[in-house]
Amino acid sequence: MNPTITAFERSPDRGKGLARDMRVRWALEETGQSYDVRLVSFEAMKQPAHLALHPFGQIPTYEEGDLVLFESGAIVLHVAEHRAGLLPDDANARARAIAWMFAALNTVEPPILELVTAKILEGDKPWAAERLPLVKDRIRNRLQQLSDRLGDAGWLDGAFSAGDLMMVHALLRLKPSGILDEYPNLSAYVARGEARPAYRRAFDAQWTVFAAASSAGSP
Ligand code: GTB
Repeated sequence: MNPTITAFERSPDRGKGLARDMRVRWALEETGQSYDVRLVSFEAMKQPAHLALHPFGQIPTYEEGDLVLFESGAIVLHVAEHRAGLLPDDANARARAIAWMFAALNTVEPPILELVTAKILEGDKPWAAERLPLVKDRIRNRLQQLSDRLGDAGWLDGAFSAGDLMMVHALLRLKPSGILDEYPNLSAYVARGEARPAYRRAFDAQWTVFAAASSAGSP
């Protein structure tokens, strides 16, 4: 039986593949696992039926038989541990790939999300203009370190892994800011991720949802 994931009925990213169901879709595509999607509205996410799956009333969730998971990192790790294609067989290499997943979520993504907060939620505050350069500097600091480590390698640690999947998706959020372009090897790294057939299939699937919602004229 296919696992079922949840995704936005109408994503606020307008089909750019930035919502976190994209990570789960991409992981499932990389491992050749077909899946079903249940679309949820913002209102439905806060109702008891969805809160029973996700304590914070968010997407994505993952249901497979008796198992219910939330948190995109935990879901991708579960998929990677149960299907071939996202984690190396060698135990040490596997542990390092998982470390890169945590690095993406806990070390690289937080300053990137701070930029989203600074621009969207705090953009109209009197101190916003003063804070923005500080936030951007924190991102540049992390990106420089990541860029130094990646060097001219294709992926972070040998073959493409779940660590790269999470890192590429976290970095994608930076694209509109132009900051990623300051690090040509990281831009190329992200482009390599986006060029993977599994990424394309996942992207097209979430785009189709957005396009259908738009043509149906839902709010
Ligand atoms: N830590 C959780 C995880 O990784 O799964 C975070 C999940 C999360 O933030 N979910 C968001 C959500 O459900 C959607 S993905 N939000 C609804 C709510 O909290 O009420 C985050 C997201 C939202 C919008 C854009 N965008 O517009 O570009 C990108 C990413």
